[in-house]
Amino acid sequence: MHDVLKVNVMENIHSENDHIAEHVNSDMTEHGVLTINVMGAPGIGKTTTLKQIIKKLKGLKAYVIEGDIESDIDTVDLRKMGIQTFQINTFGACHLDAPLIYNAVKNIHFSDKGVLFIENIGNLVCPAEFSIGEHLKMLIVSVTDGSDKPYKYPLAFQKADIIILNKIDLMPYVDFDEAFFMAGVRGQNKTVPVFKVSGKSGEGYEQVAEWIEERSKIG
Ligand SMILES: Nc1nc2c(ncn2[C@@H]2O[C@H](COP(=O)(O)OP(=O)(O)O)[C@@H](O)[C@H]2O)c(=O)[nH]1
Ligand SMILES: [Mg+2]
Repeated sequence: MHDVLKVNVMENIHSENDHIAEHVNSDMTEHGVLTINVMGAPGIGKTTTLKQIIKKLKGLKAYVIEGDIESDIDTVDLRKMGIQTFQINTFGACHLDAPLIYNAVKNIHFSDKGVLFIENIGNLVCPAEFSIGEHLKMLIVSVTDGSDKPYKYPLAFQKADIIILNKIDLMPYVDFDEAFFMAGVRGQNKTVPVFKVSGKSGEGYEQVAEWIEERSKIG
């Protein structure tokens, strides 16, 4: 009979990932670049939100890393606005991890202090499980998702440092129970700020930009 060595693969993967994430985090702090991991389901308005926030950031340089399974559609779009944007394709993986970001930021010249937004793969589950070296996690949800998401996907809500509730222009057309949603959010996270916005009209993003500017005083 052979001895069987039990290895907790997930634990090993996470500790290796977290170790590299710490390097990314301290490098970005040294550059004076606040790094934000932007998470949310596909089509929720992640790219739209980045465009709206970046337009409203006063005197802060913005950098973007776009994470997608395939394509560079969002990167092309953001570059057209003059935003320094870099593409990562995972070709199947459902989240970005710290080694991917480590390799990406090594190749970016951060000429000025500012903010690096990393748009994670559209998914409400896996991205919440992996640190990528960010200073802050931004979770974007929308009134079109239904109000039960904090109850069904608790980890993303627990870990969020800021929650953006998007597409409020569509509120009259969907049955979004805001009180139920907020009770679910507070059940997971007592203190996280929740900003209501519309990516379509731009409403609400000034307060988000101000919040980020306040948090960007690092390094
Ligand atoms: N009505 C409305 N549409 C929005 C809003 N925000 C984003 N969209 C639309 O939703 C779709 C997906 O947005 P996108 O930013 O690409 O989502 P992502 O996949 O999370 O990056 C696009 O057609 C956007 O124009 C919003 O606040 N209101
Ligand atoms: Mg996008």
